[in-house]
Amino acid sequence: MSPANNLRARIAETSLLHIMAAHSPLSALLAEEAGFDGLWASGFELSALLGLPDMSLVSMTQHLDMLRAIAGRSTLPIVADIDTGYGNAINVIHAINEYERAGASAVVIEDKTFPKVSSLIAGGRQDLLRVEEFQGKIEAAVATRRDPDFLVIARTEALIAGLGEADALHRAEAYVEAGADMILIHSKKTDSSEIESFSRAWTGSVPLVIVPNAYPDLDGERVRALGNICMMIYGNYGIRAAATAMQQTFRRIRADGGVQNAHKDILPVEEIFRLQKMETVRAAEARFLC
Ligand code: SPV
Ligand code: MG
Repeated sequence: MSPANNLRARIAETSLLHIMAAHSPLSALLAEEAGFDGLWASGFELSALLGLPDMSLVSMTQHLDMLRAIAGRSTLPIVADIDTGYGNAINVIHAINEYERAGASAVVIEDKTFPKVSSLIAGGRQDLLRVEEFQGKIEAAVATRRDPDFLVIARTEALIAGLGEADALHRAEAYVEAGADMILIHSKKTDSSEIESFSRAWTGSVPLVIVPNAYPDLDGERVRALGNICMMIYGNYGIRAAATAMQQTFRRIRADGGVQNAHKDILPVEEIFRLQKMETVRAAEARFLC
């Protein structure tokens, strides 16, 4: 089964996929063990991991290297966040070739100008491409994929840019016309009214994808009731959870002047050995080291 078949098969099995952001193979393993249906190779998470803001500073090579490392350690399908596609339609052609070869099952391309700025930042510069130009990028992605199951998901930032629902619907329809398999509709409103309203107004022929980072109250049950959303992406929870744990633990060790308390609240090293699959190394040692 190809990576793209893997994602398509999961979509066929269940009406709503829960996709967790992964910024490393370890976070991908933990997401898989927790029962998620797939992974989000998040630009925000990898940028934060590298200590950088999410504004087209992380290179395609850096993102691909991490995606390959994740794909090598997890059986879950990977939805790659390729931001604006690293440039124009020609850059998108190159990106699709590379991401498909690296083991992604899908890409999400957003209609902002390059370089982009994080959607969630207050007062961010959110300039969108002309509709025709972004249609060209979607057409280029669709024409380039080798596996017809490889999903090209078009993300509109119209609501993020404050252009309103009519513009968001118009763009989404135009992107479906260009060949998009799904539409990711993003919002930074802290309640889910914009997303629910868009979902109710959407009459397009493809399903929707959402990233409920800014509006966490919209849970799976309510999303399922909307009827046309097939993926929920948890876009920055992994890196925030990791940063929370490290911040608390590091501060405690400094405050206590040692690790005498901190060690009780973090995973024992045996659990890390398990995640590293040390038992397979032990077996190989017994078999091959003479
Ligand atoms: C990401 O996780 O990189 C996303 C989602 O694109 S968000 O940061 O909410 O825009
Ligand atoms: Mg992103």
